[in-house]
Amino acid sequence: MKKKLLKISLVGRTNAGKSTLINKLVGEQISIINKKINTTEDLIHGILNINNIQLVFFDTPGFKLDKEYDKKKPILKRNLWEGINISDLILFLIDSKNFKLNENIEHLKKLLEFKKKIIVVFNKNDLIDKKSILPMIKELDKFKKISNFFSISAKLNKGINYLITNLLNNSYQSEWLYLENEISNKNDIFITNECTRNALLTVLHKEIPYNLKINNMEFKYLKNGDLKIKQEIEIENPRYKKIILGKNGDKIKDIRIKSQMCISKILKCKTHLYLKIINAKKN
Ligand SMILES: Nc1nc2c(ncn2[C@@H]2O[C@H](COP(=O)(O)OP(=O)(O)OP(=O)(O)O)[C@@H](O)[C@H]2O)c(=O)[nH]1
Ligand SMILES: [Mg+2]
Repeated sequence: MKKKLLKISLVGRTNAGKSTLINKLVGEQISIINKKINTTEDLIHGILNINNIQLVFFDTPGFKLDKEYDKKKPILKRNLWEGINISDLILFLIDSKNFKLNENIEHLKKLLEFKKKIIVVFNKNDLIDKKSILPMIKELDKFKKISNFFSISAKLNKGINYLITNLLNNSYQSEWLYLENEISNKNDIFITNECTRNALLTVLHKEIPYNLKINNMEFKYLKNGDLKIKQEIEIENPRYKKIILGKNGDKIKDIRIKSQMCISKILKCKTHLYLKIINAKKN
């Protein structure tokens, strides 16, 4: 059978559930999820192969970036546009519970400029009365440019199979981008660093976690199969150290335990995580 391919960008407001969906599609946690905004920073590829067809999903940083954040991290916007540019089809994900017509129209207009097929996916349908989706579809269908609408719950894994079937039908004859056994463009070190970033997002408040960098210093499987990881948390402002440590070191302990649990779950092995806070390296 000839090989087929489809490259799909997952686009939508921050918190719409893009990373939750890519993890469900791929069947593994390759992208971190958090209820804080702008969780995803990098462009993460997730791969799903079904028979002769390869679907490659790009998880993008959310639309509607916080202005301050936008200034500090222009890379997010770049990753978002790159994800759309290299895709064949755009999946525009909407949080059905927080449907904002004007904002969605504004985003859709921007997306239409790329002249790619667009599918609209209403996510989080577990939080709403399903009937309320119809009027939302009617509004967006006025564009006459949306090729399909779906209603899903990424979190509860509902409605995703219909979406996959539709995507498979859109695939075209081509060599695959990834090998049969690959599920992401990111390696284990990336995802373990992301676990710590996610723990920092959860435990710390406001802008601090967005200004930190995680460096992997050691990643080693021990003889007994356990994993030993050493990471540095790089701070750009020395006063962050006290905040991250917390009273009697309870914050950093919480961060370490949360990250360690996340790593153990994803890599399916007992993990020993060591964290060190360092000042940003001057170039
Ligand atoms: N109830 C419900 N919650 C969901 C669903 N999908 C995602 N969530 C929650 O929504 C929050 C945001 O999910 P993410 O997957 O991190 O959202 P995102 O679009 O990747 O966000 P950014 O990376 O910030 O752009 C998390 O708390 C998820 O658990 C869903 O179908 N139902
Ligand atoms: Mg995300």
